[in-house]
Amino acid sequence: MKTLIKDGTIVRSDRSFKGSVLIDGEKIARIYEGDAPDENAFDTVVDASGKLVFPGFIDAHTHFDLHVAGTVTIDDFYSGTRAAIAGGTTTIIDFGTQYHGETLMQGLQNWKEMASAGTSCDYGIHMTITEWNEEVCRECETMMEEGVSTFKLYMTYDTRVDDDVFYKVLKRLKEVHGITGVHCENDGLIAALRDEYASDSRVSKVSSHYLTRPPEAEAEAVNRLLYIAEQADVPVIVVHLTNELALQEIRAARKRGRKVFAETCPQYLLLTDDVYELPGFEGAKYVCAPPIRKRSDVEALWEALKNGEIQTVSTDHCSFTTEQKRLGTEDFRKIPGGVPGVETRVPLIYTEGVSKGRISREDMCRALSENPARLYGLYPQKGVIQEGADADIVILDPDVKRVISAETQVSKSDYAPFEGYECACAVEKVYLRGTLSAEDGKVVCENRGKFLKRNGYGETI
Ligand code: DUC
Ligand code: ZN
Repeated sequence: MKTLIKDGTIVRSDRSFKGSVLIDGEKIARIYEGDAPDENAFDTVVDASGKLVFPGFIDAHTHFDLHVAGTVTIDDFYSGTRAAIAGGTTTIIDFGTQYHGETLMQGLQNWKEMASAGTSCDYGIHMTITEWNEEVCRECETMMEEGVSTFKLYMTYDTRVDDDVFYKVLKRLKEVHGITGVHCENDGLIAALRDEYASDSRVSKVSSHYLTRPPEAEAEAVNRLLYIAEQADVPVIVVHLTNELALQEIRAARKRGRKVFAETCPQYLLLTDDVYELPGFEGAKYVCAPPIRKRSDVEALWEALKNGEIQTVSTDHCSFTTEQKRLGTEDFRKIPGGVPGVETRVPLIYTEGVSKGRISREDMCRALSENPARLYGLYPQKGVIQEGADADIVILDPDVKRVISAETQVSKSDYAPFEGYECACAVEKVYLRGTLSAEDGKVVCENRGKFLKRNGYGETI
């Protein structure tokens, strides 16, 4: 089956050009720069004139089927990957978790079992280490053999590990060529602030959420992580970076010669902490950790994305319903943390970034596709339009405006954090390994996703 995507603007991280892409089966067979070849040679011809043709987007930070604050995210692998593909994301990497008392292998088996409910985009799994012992140390190598080449560590929550474990894990990952992403927030400071706010009427205010998780708590944790990584002499990934203070810690470490990667998310690039002051319980819809910050932080993050200090934009998709959020009406500490995002990342970043001139379309391609593919061991199978790569392709129409609405979204959440927002583009067609899988925000082919075994750190970046 040969499909020609004809006369579009093909976007890569180094340049964009007018051309056509030939898909043969699941792969990109050929790229024609300039004039398209004779149409009769193909089974299907798709006219992409006036459209942008991107490599499939990769979201390296999702939480499907995750247990949080006594409840479970409303999007599981089935609905979460449907939402992903509808929004132009052809690969997600979800955070498998070693719950307490489990081995890493049990954590991985649990996640694969959940994914067996059906996946509509390709997926990888990171492994979150919550307990460290000799067996887990050995299992790091097993994970690498299983294609789980990236890990996650928390500095807060009950999934956190102590600084000594950080050092030991980082040294071990260096031996096996793994790399870890880290949730950076100072747990002790946050715990003390939460006790303070919970002791009076502030306990039932949504705003207590962000006031008890200040930028300083994040910046201190980033600083500590980066000094521990320096001792272990390994690169690390700071996930969901939210503010300038923490960014300065990354800059300082890079000045010392350290290799540090940084990720941010649309909620930190588009929203400000005013959302937590919305009337009633509305602000709970935006409760996530780290929290959404100030306008000056938003601008600092865009600048850092533009100049390459931030490498990737993922979503931290962790969705709940408004009813689940209501678990915290009496006590802000019980609001399940997380926001949906996997479905809307592409049009939001295009609109706020590319159409408003903050970043170029090539920058967008780099941060949402090529860099995640490189960093997470998928390049050049994913992340680039080139011959031999998987035919994961997104056709984006920059002349159509589309309004985000919970009513029309694929995610199972009953609200959309960006409800009513007018996007300056539409994700028109999404191909997963050569098959048209979503069209105009609707899934047209489901459950074709497969598990991706990923390479170790250093092999693709
Ligand atoms: N932050 C959230 O808000 N939810 C899930 C995990 C995380 O780091
Ligand atoms: Zn997360």
